[in-house]
Amino acid sequence: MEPKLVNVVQAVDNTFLLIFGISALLMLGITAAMIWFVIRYSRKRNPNPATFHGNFWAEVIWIVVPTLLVMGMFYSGWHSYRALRDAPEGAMEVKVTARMWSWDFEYENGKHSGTLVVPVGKPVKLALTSTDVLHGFFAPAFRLKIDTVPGMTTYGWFRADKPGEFVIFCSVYCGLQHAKMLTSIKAVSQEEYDRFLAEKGAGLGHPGKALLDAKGCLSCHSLDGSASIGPSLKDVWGREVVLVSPDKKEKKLKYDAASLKMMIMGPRTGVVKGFDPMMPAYADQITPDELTLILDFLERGDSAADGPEAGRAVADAQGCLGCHSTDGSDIAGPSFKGMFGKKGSATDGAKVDKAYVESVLKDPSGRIGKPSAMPPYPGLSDAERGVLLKFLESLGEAAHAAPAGAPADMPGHGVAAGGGNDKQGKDMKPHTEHK
Ligand code: HEC
Ligand code: HEC
Ligand SMILES: [Cu+2]
Repeated sequence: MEPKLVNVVQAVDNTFLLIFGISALLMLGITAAMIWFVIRYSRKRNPNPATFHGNFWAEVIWIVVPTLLVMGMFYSGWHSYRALRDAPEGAMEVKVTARMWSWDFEYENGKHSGTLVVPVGKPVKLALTSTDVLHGFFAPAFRLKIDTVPGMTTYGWFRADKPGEFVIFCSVYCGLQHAKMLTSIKAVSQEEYDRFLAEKGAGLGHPGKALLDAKGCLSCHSLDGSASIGPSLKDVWGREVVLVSPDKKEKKLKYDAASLKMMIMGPRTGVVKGFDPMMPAYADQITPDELTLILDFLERGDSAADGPEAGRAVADAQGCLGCHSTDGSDIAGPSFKGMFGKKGSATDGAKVDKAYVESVLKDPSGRIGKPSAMPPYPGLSDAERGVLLKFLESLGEAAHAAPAGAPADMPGHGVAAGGGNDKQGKDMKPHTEHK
């Protein structure tokens, strides 16, 4: 396709190997020469020191040879630097925003996500920036390490030549949760990528739905009612099915939380009649919290898209959960748990209510009354602000008396569409308010 497209990985590796090779040869050569000189010119063999005055050819050689070596390294480095800098024409552009302490990726159609999803074989140009401090976009698999600088855009590009998941680190020490500023590049087929792009923004989808996608369920189960490899998951909650057990006995079953859990996590008591037993075992691939979100989506569908759980997804995608826990523990900011309805951090002692949260989001330092570590969020849409508020409300003081099963009782993890913060959520303690 692109005639003079140099693969960055190749170019960088070649330069590295060239410099490494030259260095290794020089080290061996110099060490060998040194040992040889120590023996050959030892005092025992040469009791009378000799004096030398200049040698034209020796001087020519030690000027010309190192110059050529250095020029060679420079040329190779220049060549691969250009490969790194010049994104091929027709590359798709993704805007990368780093913030404490997660990543946001924005695609050409305005969709956001917390993991970078790209089609295999297509060059991807990254335009990177940061909303707060210096971070570094580091994707070792693609030999990319690009600083992200607030107020400035930096560039880079890569092409994934095979499908897979490749880790992204932050390479600049940027504070408390720096080590957890992890996410990944997911290289998928063009069709899968198109499907991903067409889906509703990661911000407002149900996080359980995003999980179905992330865990690969949607490659076998549709959400629109059509059967594929497996039955459609549309309206599966409450559906009556016939399960065929291993000894060919048939048993009727009506799906509820327990039986769906059994079907997804096992141990299975049977296989849905009319289908092959193709479904992988998920027991150790889905955490209990993830299952809660999946079941919530299966039960309530996208109607929950404007509820608290969607707010959790927004909080995750916007990076709030990097600073605010949902389990009562303080990270950089106060925990969301119990925040709503309580006295806030503002110097005027105001209670945290709808208006307060809205003004904090617009101008944290201004509303709090002293310089705050929290960045302003002027770009949130009304819908996003709306669900964020519901989410905070659901975790607020009053909500803690809510009956089990209410959203406030969802385990306090940052598991959501964003992806970037999943890892961050893992070692926050789940909150143990279940009755
Ligand atoms: C490789 C294909 C495949 C994948 C991936 C897969 N499933 Fe399945 N699933 C099936 C098949 C086939 C059946 C029906 C046969 C059976 O019961 O095993 C099924 C049955 C089910 C059922 C029972 C549905 C019904 O209508 O009776 C549920 C619920 C389910 N899967 C959920 C999931 C979830 C959640 C995931 C992802 C975590 C998932 N599946 C991933 C193939 C798959
Ligand atoms: C870089 C860390 C950081 C991020 C990211 C962040 N916050 Fe904050 N937030 C803070 C800190 C710190 C405070 C406490 C105010 C202070 O003392 O400066 C705070 C205060 C708040 C308050 C007021 C609570 C109170 O006690 O007065 C709300 C509400 C809030 N944040 C919501 C959010 C939401 C929603 C997001 C995401 C859209 C978010 N924050 C993102 C650090 C952060
Ligand atoms: Cu960072």
